[in-house]
Amino acid sequence: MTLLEELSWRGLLQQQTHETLADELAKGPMTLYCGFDPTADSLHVGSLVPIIGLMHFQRAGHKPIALVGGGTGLIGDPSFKAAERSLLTNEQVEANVVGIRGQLERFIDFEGENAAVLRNNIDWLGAMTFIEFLRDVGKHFSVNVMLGKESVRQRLEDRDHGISYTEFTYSLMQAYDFMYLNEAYGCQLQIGGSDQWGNIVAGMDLTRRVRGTDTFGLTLPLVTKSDGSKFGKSESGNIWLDSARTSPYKFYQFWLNQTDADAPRYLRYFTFLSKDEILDLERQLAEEPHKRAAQRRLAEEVTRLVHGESALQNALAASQAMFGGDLRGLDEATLADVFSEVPSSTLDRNILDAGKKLLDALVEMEVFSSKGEGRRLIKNGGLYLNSERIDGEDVELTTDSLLTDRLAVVRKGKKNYHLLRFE
Ligand code: 383
Repeated sequence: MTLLEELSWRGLLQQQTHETLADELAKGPMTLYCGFDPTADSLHVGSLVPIIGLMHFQRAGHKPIALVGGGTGLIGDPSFKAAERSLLTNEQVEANVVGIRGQLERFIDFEGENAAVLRNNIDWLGAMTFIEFLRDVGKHFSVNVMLGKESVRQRLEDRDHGISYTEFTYSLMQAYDFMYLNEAYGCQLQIGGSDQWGNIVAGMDLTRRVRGTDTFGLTLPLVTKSDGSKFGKSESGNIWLDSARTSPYKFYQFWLNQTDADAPRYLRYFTFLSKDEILDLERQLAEEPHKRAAQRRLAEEVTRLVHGESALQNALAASQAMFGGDLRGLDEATLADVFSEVPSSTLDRNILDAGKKLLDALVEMEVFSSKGEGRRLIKNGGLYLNSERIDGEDVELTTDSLLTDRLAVVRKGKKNYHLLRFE
């Protein structure tokens, strides 16, 4: 299978500027690039599709350039954005560049014959004067053509959410990048999400006019969900690639919770599993949907790709714990994370030596509505502390009741958890 055939069966090929791209790729290694603006200090799952796109090209022997938009990030891409954005400060953009650069470095390989390159466009955009920009770049663009671009149409029609001269100029900066990389690295192809089509074509036009060279563009799909809601968000917000913003456990759960309707498509987009493996998982999903084999494999593959093997193993152990598995061995941070959405109470640490009965404490914290309810549950063998069954109503709270330094977990019945924090 050729690279484009591979991208195509995976559903990763949205649009190509030339049907001849396949022939060009077959001739030998091509240099390509994709850009990421530092609008936050972390990328999120939406950026994974183009990152995986770069990885597919590199695996096929081509040379990827990952571009961080330290210059363009100071302006803000208006493509398909409903409203003008507020400007970030130089300091914010610089800090965000550091975060994003570190993340991009994890996905592509900077060694070997087709080693990847990482560049920041502030290096050349920041050096250009206003007069140079207007003479050398702006003169090649027709405002009449720019006004016809689909990506800014909404902003031109709606006077209340208009577009500033600043954002309107964004696409010329991205166009200049393509020309710059074409000259500096022989870069012949730019890839991006389908929202980037207009910017990619602008760069091809500029490169042809100024350098007389033909270049190519390819877009990947923007990820959608079959129920129409926005991909990449959970109840608590965006799913980030930074483990300090979205823990590997939450990240794993995000993928595990994808619907049967979406999982097959996401296996194609977000994993490097072969066609046979994916078709097999799809068959399992159709025959035994309750086993969620497709979602499990999806969650496993993407968590490993983004966070590595040991974080994946942690996330798996944490997920099992939540479903009645053993809680011992989980560290405090993981435990707090796994149980972040269950009710919790904070208790004074001193009661751990005071001969306080667990039953009384739980009534006081309203885990039980009455002592009678608690007694009945204990009698029926339905109360657990740290995965161990409580076998009598006289059990006292002691330092042995702690699971970690400060936490203990109470379970009523099969899956009603309550977290105890001792401060
Ligand atoms: C900047 C300078 C370039 C080439 C590209 C850029 C960034 C581009 C942009 N991209 C989005 C972003 O950074 O705004 N103008 O948030 C997103 N990308 C990728 C992909 C996507 C796009 O980072 O479709 C989703 O992730 O292209 O929205 O010379």
